[in-house]
Amino acid sequence: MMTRRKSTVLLSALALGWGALAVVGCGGGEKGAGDNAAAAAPASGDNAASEAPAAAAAASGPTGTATVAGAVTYDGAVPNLKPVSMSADPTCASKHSGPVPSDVLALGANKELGNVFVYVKEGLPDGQWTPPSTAATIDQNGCLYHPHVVGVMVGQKLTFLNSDGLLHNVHALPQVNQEFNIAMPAERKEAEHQFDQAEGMFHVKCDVHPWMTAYVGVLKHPFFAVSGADGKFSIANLPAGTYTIEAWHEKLGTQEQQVTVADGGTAEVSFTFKRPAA
Ligand SMILES: [Cu+2]
Repeated sequence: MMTRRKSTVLLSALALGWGALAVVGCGGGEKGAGDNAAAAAPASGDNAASEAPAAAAAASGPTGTATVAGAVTYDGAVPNLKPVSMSADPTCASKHSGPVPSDVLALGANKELGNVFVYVKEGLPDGQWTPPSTAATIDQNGCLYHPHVVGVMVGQKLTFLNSDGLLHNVHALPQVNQEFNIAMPAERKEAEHQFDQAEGMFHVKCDVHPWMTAYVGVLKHPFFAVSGADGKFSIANLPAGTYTIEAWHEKLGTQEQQVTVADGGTAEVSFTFKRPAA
């Protein structure tokens, strides 16, 4: 822990220099460095951006005032997913008053698709972003993970809560980072973990309750979001630029789109996931 703290401080110090470096050193790359816009902060929308305690605002790599936002929808017949059966653990079952819907496909009334991880895959200027001091959180509640899909930055704390007050374990199966398995007995309310390296979405499961599944992605930058129950997502505080945005769904695969966004602007990107052929 001590060494990690030290390295975080060191990174912060290095990162302070990156703003200037990004403008000077990366002049040949993306046009319109976001750092200028961040310093000038002229328009109305900037107040919110500069005060928001969001991940991007806490980061010290290149940021800006551009936003990529949109919605994710599902196209196709809605599969008849079986409710989660918790009969193997009556304590879990007793935490629900009725059938527990599957969390594999989070669909709204108009096929809005939640739990899609959306992030900037390519196009960011070089930089070193400091993770936010606030932890990302996954709660074990009702013998399900809340939220089901989570993004964290390299070095950011990911806290696992045990609101259930019963035995779980958190078994993460990354490929690049170290696998880990944390026992969460009834009296253990909290555990935390940090990841050393960026890595795409990987599985987190509970060996006690095989239906419990979450997905975690680790990024070196703060430009990611998870679509909400309304299918919407927003990635703010981006430097102006042209980006490849990827959207990932656990069953429906990935999609990419290119988008160009200017300082102070919002570029709309929408994704439609079709049900794969059976
Ligand atoms: Cu469990």
